[in-house]
Amino acid sequence: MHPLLFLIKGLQTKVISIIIPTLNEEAGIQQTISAIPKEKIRKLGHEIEIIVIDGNSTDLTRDVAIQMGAKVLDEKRRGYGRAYKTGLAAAKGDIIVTLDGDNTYPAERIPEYIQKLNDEDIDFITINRFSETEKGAISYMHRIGNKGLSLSMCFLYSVTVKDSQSGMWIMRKSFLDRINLQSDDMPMSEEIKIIAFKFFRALELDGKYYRRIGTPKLETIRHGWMNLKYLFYYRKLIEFSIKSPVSSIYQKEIHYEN
Ligand SMILES: Nc1nc2c(ncn2[C@@H]2O[C@H](COP(=O)(O)OP(=O)(O)O)[C@@H](O)[C@H]2O)c(=O)[nH]1
Ligand SMILES: [Mg+2]
Repeated sequence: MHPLLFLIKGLQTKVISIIIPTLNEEAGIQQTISAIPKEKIRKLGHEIEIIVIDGNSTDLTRDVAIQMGAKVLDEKRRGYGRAYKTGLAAAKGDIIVTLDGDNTYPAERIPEYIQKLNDEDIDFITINRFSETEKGAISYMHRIGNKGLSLSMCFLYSVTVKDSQSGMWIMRKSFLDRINLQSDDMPMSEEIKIIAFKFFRALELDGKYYRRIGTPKLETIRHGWMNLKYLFYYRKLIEFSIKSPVSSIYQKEIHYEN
């Protein structure tokens, strides 16, 4: 690309979409949205859209989210991955950030993560919650389960991350446009990391894990087992993970048209 065109492209306002899946998060959604440092993101030259993908909550999640200025989309079909597929398809942003609706992720650090994505031309960043955990934020069972899943991911795919189940990602729309996400449930979190770290420019950065507000939707044993089985099963699906022009999953280098 011509250097001048590159400069003009860099100066254009980029939209940041912040996507939050919710299922009965009335207690946490307000704090989740107010923790997003909107002014700082705007000062970086970005517009912001906040999209809440609600899974038919029976509490006031939707009303609170609307009051907080978010756009609320309904996805009545169950599943964390299903909610993300709908939310990501609706996002207008060039850069997409994901958060849970329970105020557990360090939303205050979004500007620095966006800067890193831009400065180092990264496609996908995932945030390691274990680098700093608030007291009571994570149980021993979860910590051990997550470690086991992260080790399995390393063993099966040679992808090394410290927190394979983190749901805070900062990524480019151009990355999402090139991939096929297949899981409709919790395993989508490990799936997106496998694709990003195997085939794209990806980083895991330190974050923080705050104590959850509201009731967890993740059931330790059921979802732990589901996530482990999916890691094995996904070996058959990985060949469908990337859309053309990448013809072979074994092609490590992704070529970008500029
Ligand atoms: N729309 C939608 N959101 C969901 C569903 N299951 C979980 N969530 C949301 O996804 C986020 C992650 O779930 P959470 O219980 O916090 O899992 P954990 O952070 O892994 O313990 C939360 O904001 C949930 O409300 C679902 O079936 N549909
Ligand atoms: Mg959570």
